Amino acid sequence: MVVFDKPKSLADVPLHYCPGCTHGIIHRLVAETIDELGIEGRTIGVAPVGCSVLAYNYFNCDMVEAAHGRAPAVATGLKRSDPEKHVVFTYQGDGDLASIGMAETVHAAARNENITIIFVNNAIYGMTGGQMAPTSLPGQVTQTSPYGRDTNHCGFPVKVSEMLSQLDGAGYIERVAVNNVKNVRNAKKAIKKAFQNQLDGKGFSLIEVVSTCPTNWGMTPVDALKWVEEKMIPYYPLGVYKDRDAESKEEA
Ligand SMILES: Cc1ncc(C[n+]2csc(CCOP(=O)(O)OP(=O)(O)O)c2C)c(N)n1
Ligand code: SF4
Ligand SMILES: [Mg+2]
Repeated sequence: MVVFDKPKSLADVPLHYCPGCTHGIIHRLVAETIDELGIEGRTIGVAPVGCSVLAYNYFNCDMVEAAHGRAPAVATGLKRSDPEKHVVFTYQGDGDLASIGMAETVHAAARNENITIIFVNNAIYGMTGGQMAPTSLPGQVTQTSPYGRDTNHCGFPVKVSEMLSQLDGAGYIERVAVNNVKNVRNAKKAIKKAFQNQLDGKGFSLIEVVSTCPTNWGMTPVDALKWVEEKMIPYYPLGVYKDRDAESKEEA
């Protein structure tokens, strides 16, 4: 009999996320992956500053808390301290990874660090009350763009997956979403592949997960999922942006 249970790599504690927030789904996919690959004893996660700051309480593996945006630098040190043994992932929001931590992200990718980054793009600074993020959409209303993001004044959103895929060092970059069952299944596949790549020594992997923030978007959980489908995904198309392994097989 198949029993739907919590993955062993997810602590049996209530998560603090708001109703309808998809951080919880993404946690589950990471935890299932750690269970399925049997790597809980050698995995170290790096928690960000953002709504997922308490990720260190939720994953049943070793966890380190990084200063805001610095997770890829911390992950680099952890990985290099024992590359054969440690499996290292970071879990970061768009404010953390694409704003204050942009330099760490770009250089970790350029160096082809053999780490796995889970990048949760909810187009807003959730934890601090809904300020505009580098990934907030043109026209998006936030606490700091009450009339909508004006690209003349605030510039354009950063498309992280497209940008990083231009770097020779980046090994595997995919954008996924968790707004429906099909997308959740694809997201799981991508996350598992990103961890497997690290086990196989294939270098830098980043999975961008388009996520929700119903609280700061000012929407019900159901409307937030619709907004992902109708607004976020058209601006941030899902798919594989870089897969060095597949490219080299095609060339051969
Ligand atoms: C050095 C520093 N600058 C700014 C902050 C304030 N701060 C905390 S979380 C955050 C952004 C969180 O947004 P995101 O990374 O997108 O995560 P989310 O909460 O949306 O999941 C900011 C700016 C901080 N804690 N430390
Ligand atoms: S504020 Fe937004 S990102 Fe943070 S837990 Fe609530 S819904 Fe999720
Ligand atoms: Mg965010």
